[in-house]
Amino acid sequence: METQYFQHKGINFNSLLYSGEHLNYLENEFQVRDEDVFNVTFPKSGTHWMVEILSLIRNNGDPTWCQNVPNWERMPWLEVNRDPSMHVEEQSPRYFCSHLPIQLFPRSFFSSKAKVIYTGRNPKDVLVSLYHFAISSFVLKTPHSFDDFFEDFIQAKVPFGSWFDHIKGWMQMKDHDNFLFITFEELKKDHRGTIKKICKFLGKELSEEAIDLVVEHSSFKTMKENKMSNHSLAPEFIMKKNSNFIRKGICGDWKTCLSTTQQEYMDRIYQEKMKELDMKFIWDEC
Ligand code: PPS
Repeated sequence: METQYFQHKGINFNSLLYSGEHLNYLENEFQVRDEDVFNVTFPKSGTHWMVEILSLIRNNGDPTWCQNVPNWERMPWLEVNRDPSMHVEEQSPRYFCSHLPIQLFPRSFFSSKAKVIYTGRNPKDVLVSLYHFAISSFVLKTPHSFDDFFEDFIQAKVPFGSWFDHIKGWMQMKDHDNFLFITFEELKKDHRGTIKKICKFLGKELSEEAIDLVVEHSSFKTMKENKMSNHSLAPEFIMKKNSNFIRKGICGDWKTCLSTTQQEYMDRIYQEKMKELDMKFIWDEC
């Protein structure tokens, strides 16, 4: 099966899962509710880790929902093609995942009190993780080589476009009360503390015991073993057999995957593209 992309407003999308019609509907007609919570990321930045954390927080640490319902049903993808009435009938609070860049996000969000949690990750690790995902799924075109894929990533030819534009776009929201910026690196460094920060943002008060359960059931090991979280139940037109969705879950995998030339090239592009954003990120230090 050959993966095909189409372009929507200059950005590549997989033809199997998305359509211009649905993307237009979301942008212009979809009605965001004040109680909605959106888990927004550029691909491979920790979306499913956040799904697990939010699922557990929502249930005060009780893992039953995570152990019995696949993650894509617990927190549906906003932009994946489906009958729009499904979301209209859903009860509040609704939780959604989204990789959409800010300019394609539902317009109704910007006049609502709905919350966005945006998780960022070192783009070099995103690139490496996305390369492995491209090999093991039908969501991306199969790369000819790592070097080709590296170029596609830099030139924004991968689905959802440019990592740089994505984060720069969403950082326009950084001072809004209904926006929380988290990083994959922060979650790795202080899993528990970051979970508490998310609870505070959501206005959820959890006991220390409940927080312990959230930490335990959103750990890499537990998620890797949980069929409802590790994508082993994903349809075969999406994931190839025996693929490794919860792969390494580390920071700095890029150090062994990118050549010195690629590292230097990426650093140059990063400096150039991010200079207009007056922000320092956790990955700038490592
Ligand atoms: S997707 O397909 O874009 O939605 O992928 P996404 O969920 O954003 O990112 C997948 C990467 O997140 C890692 N992951 C974790 N790391 C640490 N701890 C936990 N609990 C965890 N859950 C998921 C996953 O392994 C992917 O990263 P890589 O670097 O490929 O291992």
